[in-house]
Amino acid sequence: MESLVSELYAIQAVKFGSFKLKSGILSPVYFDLRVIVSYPALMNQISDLLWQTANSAGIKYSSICGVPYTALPLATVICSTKGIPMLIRRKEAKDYGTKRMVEGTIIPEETCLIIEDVVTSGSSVLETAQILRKEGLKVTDAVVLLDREQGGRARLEKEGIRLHSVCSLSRLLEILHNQDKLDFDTVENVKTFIKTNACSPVKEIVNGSTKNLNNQSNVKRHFKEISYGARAQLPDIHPITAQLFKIMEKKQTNLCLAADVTNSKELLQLADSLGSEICILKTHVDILNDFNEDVFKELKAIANMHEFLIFEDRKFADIGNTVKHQYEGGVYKIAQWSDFVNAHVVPGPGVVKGLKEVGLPLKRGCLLIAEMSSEGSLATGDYTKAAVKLAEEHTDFVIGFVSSSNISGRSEFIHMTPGVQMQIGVDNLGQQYLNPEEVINKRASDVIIVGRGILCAKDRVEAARIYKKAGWEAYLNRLMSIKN
Ligand code: 5BU
Repeated sequence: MESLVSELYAIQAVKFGSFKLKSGILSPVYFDLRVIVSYPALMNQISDLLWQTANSAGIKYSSICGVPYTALPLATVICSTKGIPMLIRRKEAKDYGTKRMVEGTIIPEETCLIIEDVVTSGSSVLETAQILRKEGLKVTDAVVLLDREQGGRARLEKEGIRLHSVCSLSRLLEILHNQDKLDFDTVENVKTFIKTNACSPVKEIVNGSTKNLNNQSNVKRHFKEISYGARAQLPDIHPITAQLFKIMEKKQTNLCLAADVTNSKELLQLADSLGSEICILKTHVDILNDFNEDVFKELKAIANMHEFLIFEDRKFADIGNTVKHQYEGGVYKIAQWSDFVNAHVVPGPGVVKGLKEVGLPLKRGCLLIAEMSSEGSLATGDYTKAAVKLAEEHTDFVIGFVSSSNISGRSEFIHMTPGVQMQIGVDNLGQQYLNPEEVINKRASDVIIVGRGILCAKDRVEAARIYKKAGWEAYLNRLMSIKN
C-alpha cells in the first residue's frame, strides 16, 4: 500500500494545495486518477488490488462494470487477466441503432460488480448501479481504489450496495505524512475539509448555522401535496404563479438559472442556449457592464420563445416610497421586463405596499426573502414566520418565498431555493449548497436556483440538463412518497 500511495503522489494523481472544484468550492486535496493509463505497471498493480479486495470480501459476481471513464480501463485489465466477462456502461444512449445503455451480454438476475477509482458522495456508482439494475442485473457491491470518506459509503449502503475500498483518504494522508511528503498542518487541513464537506449526514441550515439531520428533513408535510400542474388550477392562485406552474409541468423543469454574467451578449446567448431547460431565468441587472434597454427587449423575446419567466433578483429593502421608484424607474426600469422580483421583509409591510403600487397594474408578482442561503444569515425563526404572515396578507401580489424549504405549507405559494449544487458544501464566501434531491424532495421546495453549478461547467448546456433532470426526478420522488 505504501508504495502505491507514494507512486500515486509521484505521478500527481493526488495533489495538495487549493483546487477549485466543479462546485466552486475550494478543496485542499485533488485526485485525478485519469493519468494512471500512462503507467501500465501501476495500472496492473491497481487492478490487482481491486480484484484482491473483492476476493477477500467474498463477493460473488458474474461480471464487472467500471464506472466511466477512469475505472473503465481498470475493469478491462481485471476482466482480461482474470477471465471475467465485462460490461460497459455508456454515458449516453446511442441515438441510432439499439439505444443501449449497457454493452456486453446481459444475463438478467446475475450479479455485476462495480469498479470505481474514487468515491466521494457515491453518486457515480449509484448512477451506474441504477442503469445496470434497469437491465435486470443485480448490484450488491462496489470496489473502489480510494474512499474520500465524504459519506459515499453510507449513501450506497442505503441503496443496497456495500462499498469496499483499497485505501481510504485518512490512510493515504497517514502514509504520506509518515513518508514526510505531507506536513502536519496539511494533513489536519484536509481532515477538516473532509469533515465539513461530508455528504451524509446531511447538513441542514438552521438559525444560520448548520446542524446534522442524519438525512431526515424536518419539513412538516402538512401542506396539500399536489402536482405543479394541479396547483396551477387552484382557485386562489396568482396569475404569475399559475403561469409558472404550467410552464414547469409542460417543460418538466423546476430549474431556475441564476444568470450571473456581466456581459449582455453572454446573457442573451445563455438565455437562448439554456432556455429550453429552465422555467425561470434570474438576473442581477446591476452586474451587467453594458446594460441598455434593448437587451431586455431581446431577453423578453427569448423568454417568450422558450417559455420561461424572468426574475430580477433585486432584493428591494427600503421604505415603500423609495422601492416604488427603484422598481419603476431609474436606469433599469425593472417593472417593464421582470415578471417577478423579490424583497426583504426587514422594512415591514411598507416595502410590499410600495412595490405593489407599481407591480399590480402590470400584473407582476413578488417573492419575499424568508431565508437566505448564506452562512450566518439572520433571516431565521420569527423573522421567517413574519415573512410568511406578510405574504398571507398580500396574496394579490406576493407569489411565494425565497427559502431553503417549504416554509408556508400553502400550495398557492411557490418556494424557490438558491444555494444548489450537486455536491453539498460551502464556498469560500459562505454560500451554502444543498443538492436538488434534498431541496425538492426532502425539503419540499419547488424551484432550484442554480448559478455556478451550471456557469462554471465546461459544457453549460449539458450541466443545465443534468440539473433539470435531477430537480425533476426529486419532484417525482416527492410525489411518489406522498402517494405511498
Ligand atoms: P450560485 O452561483 O448557485 O451560488 O448563485 C446563487 C444565486 O442566487 C446568486 O445569484 C445569488 O445572488 C442568489 N441568491 C443566493 O445565493 N442566496 C439567497 O439567499 C438569495 C439569492 Br435571496
